[in-house]
Amino acid sequence: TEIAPGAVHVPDWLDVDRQRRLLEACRAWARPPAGLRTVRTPGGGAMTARQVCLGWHWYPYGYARTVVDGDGSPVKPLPPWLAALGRDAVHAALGPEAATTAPYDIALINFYGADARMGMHRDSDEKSDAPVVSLSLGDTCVFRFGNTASRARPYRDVDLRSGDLFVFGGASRLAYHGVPRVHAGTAPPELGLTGRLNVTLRVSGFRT
Ligand code: MD5
Ligand code: FE
Repeated sequence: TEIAPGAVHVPDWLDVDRQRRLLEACRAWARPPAGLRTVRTPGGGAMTARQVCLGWHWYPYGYARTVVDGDGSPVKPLPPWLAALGRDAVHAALGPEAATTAPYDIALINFYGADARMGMHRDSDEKSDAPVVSLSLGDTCVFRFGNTASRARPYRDVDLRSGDLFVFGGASRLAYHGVPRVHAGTAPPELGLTGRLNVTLRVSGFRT
């Protein structure tokens, strides 16, 4: 379903078996060193979703190769199978032409408890304009897809469920977006996850 130009929602893209395997990988990445951390914003606040990064470490608002705002460890590598999943996701959502970008080299994984939120923001710290790939696991959330001009209306609210794919390319790459709420207890029971997890795959456009 195209939500806006370049913004495509593919419900149920990952079957439960693939969801389970992705979840297991996320659990391993969340462990120290360079594991799950609370992201502190420059204004002194803390994000309610906790995060772990692969490939490049995101710190508000930039990228580094080490956990500059945490234990100082080198960021974990992004495995080739995950980069391939990013390319396959773009292919599925936007077609073969869109899937010819530079390799996906950043994963930002956000863990949302029942009370976690993500305020309206834009993702503009990457140098590449390649589409952002979003994979959801666990509890259903309300995803708010806005406009490129401001955090305010108009926006559209879309439920993202476990296994859903969302790809943000073209004119939607720099749209404001956020997660105003998570519906606790809605995860598929066979997954064994309390809360919500979102994997975003990005192309940095940085020199290595
Ligand atoms: C999430 N994560 O559900 C979302 C999914 C983040 C973040 O927002 O920055 O980690 S990715 C949503 C996204 C990415 C790039 C562009 C747009 C949405 N968009 O144009 O709406 O944890
Ligand atoms: Fe974002």
